[in-house]
Amino acid sequence: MTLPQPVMLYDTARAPNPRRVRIFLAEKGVSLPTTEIDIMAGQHFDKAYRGKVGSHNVPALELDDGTFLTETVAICRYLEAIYPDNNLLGDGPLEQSLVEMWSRRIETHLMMPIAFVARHGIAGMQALEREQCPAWSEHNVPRVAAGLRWFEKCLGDKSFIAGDRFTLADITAFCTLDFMRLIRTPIPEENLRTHAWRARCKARGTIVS
Ligand SMILES: N[C@@H](CCC(=O)N[C@@H](CS)C(=O)NCC(=O)O)C(=O)O
Repeated sequence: MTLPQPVMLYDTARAPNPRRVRIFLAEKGVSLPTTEIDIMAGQHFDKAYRGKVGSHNVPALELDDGTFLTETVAICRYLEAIYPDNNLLGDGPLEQSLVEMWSRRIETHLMMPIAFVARHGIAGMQALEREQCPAWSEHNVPRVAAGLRWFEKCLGDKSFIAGDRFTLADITAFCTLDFMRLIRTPIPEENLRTHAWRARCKARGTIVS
């Protein structure tokens, strides 16, 4: 069976979820035609984008049968099926579940609190979060700190967050931690495992911006 092929990736520079797909593709050694959507200018709210994609979020992947996929993990799952070399979503049911578990935990324990601090606390982010709630931003500051401690502990003696090899869960974590630049929060110096893990990821040469 021939699967519908990707024809266009709708992308946004500097945003963490589209970056997850860019790194996933770099790991696969695949380059796709790309359309840049300027979310700070509200292009994703345009009827033209929402109408065809069915969502106002980026990234989105257009297939040659007219299907549009959104949701980063759903897009990566399809890309993994089309480009199976260098498996990133797990080999077999147990590893697949572990990769998904860690990726989702990182989204909930770290990516969401970081996003809340940024979207409700930075004036410029009103372009995305029209009704900002500064108290919600402040409420999430200690959650980010707790998330960083949690990640350091979870790494333990593992080379990568889901086990002994690099997977989508590491991509999720890397993009999430880099996203902290927006809220001017560095990874604490004492989080030695996180720093060593980050260096291992960077050494792969696929961590595109
Ligand atoms: N759950 C979605 C989230 C996608 C998402 O939130 N993308 C951000 C960029 S990182 C976006 O589209 N922001 C526009 C907005 O919030 O208005 C995914 O995993 O792809």
